[in-house]
Amino acid sequence: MGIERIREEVFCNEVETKLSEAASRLYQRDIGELTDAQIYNCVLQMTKDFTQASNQIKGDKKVYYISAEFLIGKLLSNNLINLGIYDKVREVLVKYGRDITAIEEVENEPSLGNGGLGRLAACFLDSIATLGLCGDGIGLNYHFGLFKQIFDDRLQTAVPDKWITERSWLHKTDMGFDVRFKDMKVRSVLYDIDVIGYENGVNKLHLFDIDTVDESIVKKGISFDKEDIEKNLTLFLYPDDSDEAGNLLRIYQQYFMVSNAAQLILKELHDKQIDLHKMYDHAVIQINDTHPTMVIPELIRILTEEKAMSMDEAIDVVSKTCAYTNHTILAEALEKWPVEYLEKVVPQLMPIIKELDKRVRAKYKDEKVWIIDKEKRVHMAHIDIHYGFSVNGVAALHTEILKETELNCFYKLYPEKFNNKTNGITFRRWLMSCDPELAKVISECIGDSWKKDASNLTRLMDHVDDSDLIDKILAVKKEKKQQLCDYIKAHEQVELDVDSVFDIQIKRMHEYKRQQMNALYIIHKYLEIKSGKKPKRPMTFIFGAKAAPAYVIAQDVIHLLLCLMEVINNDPDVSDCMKVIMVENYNVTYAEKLIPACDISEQISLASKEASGTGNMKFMLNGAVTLGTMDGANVEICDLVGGDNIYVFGKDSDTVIDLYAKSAYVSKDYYKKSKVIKEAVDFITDKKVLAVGHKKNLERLQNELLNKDWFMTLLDLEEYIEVKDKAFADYEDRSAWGKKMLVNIAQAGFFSSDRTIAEYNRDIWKL
Ligand code: 26V
Repeated sequence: MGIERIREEVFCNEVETKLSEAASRLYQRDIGELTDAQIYNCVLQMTKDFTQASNQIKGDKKVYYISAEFLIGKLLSNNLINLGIYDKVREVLVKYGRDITAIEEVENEPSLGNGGLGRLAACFLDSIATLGLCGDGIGLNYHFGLFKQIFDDRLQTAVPDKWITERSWLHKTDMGFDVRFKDMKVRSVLYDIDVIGYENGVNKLHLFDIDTVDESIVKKGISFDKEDIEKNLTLFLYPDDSDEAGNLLRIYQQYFMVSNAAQLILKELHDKQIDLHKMYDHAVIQINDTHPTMVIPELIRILTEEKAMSMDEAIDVVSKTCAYTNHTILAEALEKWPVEYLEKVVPQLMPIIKELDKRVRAKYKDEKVWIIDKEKRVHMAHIDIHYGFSVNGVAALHTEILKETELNCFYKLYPEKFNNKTNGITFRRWLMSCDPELAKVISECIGDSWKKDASNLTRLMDHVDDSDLIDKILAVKKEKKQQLCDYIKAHEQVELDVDSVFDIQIKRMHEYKRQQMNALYIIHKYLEIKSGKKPKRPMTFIFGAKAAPAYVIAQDVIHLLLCLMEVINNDPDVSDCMKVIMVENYNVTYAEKLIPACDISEQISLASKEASGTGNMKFMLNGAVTLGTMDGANVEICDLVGGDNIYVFGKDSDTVIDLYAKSAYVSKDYYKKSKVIKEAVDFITDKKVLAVGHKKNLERLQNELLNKDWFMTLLDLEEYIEVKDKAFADYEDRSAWGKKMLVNIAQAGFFSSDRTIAEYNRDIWKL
């Protein structure tokens, strides 16, 4: 027996011993006698023990990644992979006749995020630890997270997502801080989750909470008394902000997060006996969008009030410590808090914010760069840009738009602060864990080195004409499609055809992402089939999306999709040719099942509006071909794979920005000009749809498309239809399609978050 094999076996025995120990400690039973849930708890316990024994990453300088969201997904399999014991655990369980995938199902997915920004934060934590960098995440421990989506009467309803169970990855620490608001003081409690790097050390995700939160105040759906802060502070992520109380609650949450962050950071610096005048040599704070912006005035406040620093010094030190990432140019997402609201919640910050504003006004006459505007609103991003040392966008195009358009007046003041960091994804979760079958085929061809250095995936380019490899990749795709069919049948009671083309759009529901354009394509196909024009191969259109509860039109688009699902799947004339499915409660866990099974990846945002997208990268890595606009990171995907391996359509960002500037887009014109567009839009209120849907919602949506269409759906619809048809036609040449898949996989290495984090470290953090 070789030394490696012996070591493997010893390790296997150790895993088995540890598991048996956990089984007898927790349940006084043998592994074989336990339920799946009990085995899950044993594996959880064992993993925590292994993690305890691993090394905490240390460093002279540390990054603190503050974020309102950390969409971390289930942790069991990823932690096992990163500890290098996944296969061992699986083998041990097999010995007892158990299947690790059934055990993985037991875990609840932490509901700590909303979309791309939160998932990015999770990928970044994985990469920071994997690269051995010293860095922790700081956020909040929302008891009910975002919300759980339920479809009822073809409408979305929101209910609390009670994800925290008695045994979980959360570790309650004995650390806590006092956080003072205008009218009260709360005491925080800190929960930690270990962040395990891939074959490397361990960092932490710090989640703050308070003990007085009362889950029982949530009544119908997700409604609760918004004014009872001690009971509601960490109940939900992004509580409804359609009234003043909701806005104030968000400010309470943000300040609670950053005050804890500031105190934690200062405590760690104090423990290391760091002179706070040199704090920037030992700490860097990455501000993830504007939700944590108040950390800047809060730190300045503490340094001046409690650490005897002068205002000049404090501003200087903090400005050298904080860096800001912008994740969107959508106006409604750029936070502006009324002074009046801040006065009501955190009056102690207002003198500081006013001082920061005063200094800006003294230097710059252009009102556009002031912090407090004429309407007495505080522009949070402006604080970050003036009083941080770095401003980055999240894809090349996005950063260009920030520099040239959205933040141009700031770019002129501080060109040296602006930089681009194209987003990335962790390949541990988004390939090794969700598609081990594909990972194996890749490794058989080019070896394992891509797992540590994703750029090595380009070695696959030497094999793009290898028909055996292409056959293997096509076979894996079919296997993953079959797995998805089985899952969807069990969870949604819909039967899908594994040999149909799987066209998938999964992301938050938002008009700029244009799920409604995809719906219009589906209607168009439906009408074609009804008129006798059948496609060569059946098509399956899959959606997954949550809509913000207060976002009316987004709810209407969900309603339309659910109605189309009903009409089309039950129409015997068409249901053999096409199916539509919208999965319920789309989340990270669902994404891990959908993405490996995808043929065509829908990335169809209105050019200039999607800052980057990260789903686009996950699909590409798993061998889907992108159908997309020249937006966000799609532009970089296109550069990497070349025009033959992506389907591009639509007006470019310059054209779109120009249309907005001149208010020159009139959706009715497009409706009147094109028969195809007219038929599709009209069908939204066809009697077939009205028979299964609600007139009010369907008419409202149709009216929006005809009279407003702020995100220009009809502008790109005809070209979308044309290019999408071409993609479906090309799919029939299976080996040519397989080659496209392979090129996409081979070129995906650039989008590893390890690369992104290495760049953050090289240019911003300098750890
Ligand atoms: C803003 C707001 C403002 C008001 C209420 C709720 C709310 C929730 C989230 C946000 C920030 C949205 C920013 C965001 O998620 N951006 C996404 O970031 C991804 C990671 O960089 C990027 O890939 C997506 O393109 C971008 O939309």
